[in-house]
Amino acid sequence: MNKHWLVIGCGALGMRWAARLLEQGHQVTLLHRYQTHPTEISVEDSSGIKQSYQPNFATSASLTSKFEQVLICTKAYDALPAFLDIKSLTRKSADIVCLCNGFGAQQELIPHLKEHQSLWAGVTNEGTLKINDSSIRLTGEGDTFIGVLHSPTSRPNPLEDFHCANIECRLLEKLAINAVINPLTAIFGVTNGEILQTPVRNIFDAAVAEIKSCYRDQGFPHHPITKELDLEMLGNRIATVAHMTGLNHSSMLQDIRLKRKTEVDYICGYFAKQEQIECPLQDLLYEAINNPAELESYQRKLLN
Ligand code: KPL
Repeated sequence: MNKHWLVIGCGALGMRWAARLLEQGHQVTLLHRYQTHPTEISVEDSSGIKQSYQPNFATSASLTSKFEQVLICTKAYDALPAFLDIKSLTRKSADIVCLCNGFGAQQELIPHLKEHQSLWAGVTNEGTLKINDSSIRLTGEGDTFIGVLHSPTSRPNPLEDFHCANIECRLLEKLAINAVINPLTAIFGVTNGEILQTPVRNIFDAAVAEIKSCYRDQGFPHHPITKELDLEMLGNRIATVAHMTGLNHSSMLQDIRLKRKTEVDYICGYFAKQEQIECPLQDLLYEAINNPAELESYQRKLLN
C-alpha cells in the first residue's frame, strides 16, 4: 500500500531512503533545514549509473499536514531534537522509524511518543556516500533490518520488506560494527576496507575481542538479547561489513574530516560510559575521537 512518508535528515542516509521509498511507489516529503533546497536527488549506483528522484522538499515551518509515517535519518544526537521539532506534525497513531547509528538514540524517543504511536528501529549496513547536497553514491551493499522497539498495540511493520523479529539483537550487532569500523577509520584516516590490512588489522582484532568479552563474559548489556547474538560470528560479520563497504569513508571519518560533531557518544561512548564493564580499548578510542587534534599521537599509542 502506498504511504506518505516524512523523511527527516538530508544526509546520505536520508537521501538514500527518500529515493528508495519513492522507488517503491510511496510519496515522500524530505525535511530540509533551509528554505533554499535542491529540487531533486541524484543516486549513483556502483556501476556509475545515475538516477534522479523528486521528493517534496519542505521545512518544518512550511508543513501543515500531519504524517502517519515518519523516518528519522538524522545523526544519533539529533534524533530526539528532530522528533520534538516535528512531533506536532505526527498523527496520534503514527509509526516512527528511527534509522540512526549507535545505541541509545532510538530508546531516548520512547518517553516522548504520543500515547498510540509506535517506535521502530532500523539498522543498515549499506555504504552510502554524500557527494553534495543533492547527490549520493552507493558504495557498498549491505542488509537492512527494521523491528519494533515500542508499540502500545500490535502493528504491521511499515517497512515490511525489511522486517526483523528481534531488532535489539541487530542493534547490538550494529553497535559492535560501528564501534570497530568507525573509530579506526577516523583515527587512521583510512577507508573501511583498509582497516582489515596491517597495521590497523591488529587493533581491529583486539577491538572485536574486547566487544565479544563485553557481550559474553561481562554480561553487558544486562539484557537477555545478547544471548541471541552469534558471538562466534561477530568478528566475521564486522569484517564482512568492512569488506563490503571497503571503499566507503565511514560516517565518523567524514565527520572528523569536516570538523563536525561525531556520533561517538552513542558508539564507543556507549561502552565507555558503563562503569560495570572493563573496555580499555573502547575507552581509548572514545578519548581519541574526542581529541581530534591529537589523532597522530593516538595512532602511535594504538600501534604500540
Ligand atoms: O554505518 C556505517 C557508518 O559509516 O556509519 C558503516 C556501515 C560502517 C558504513 O560506513
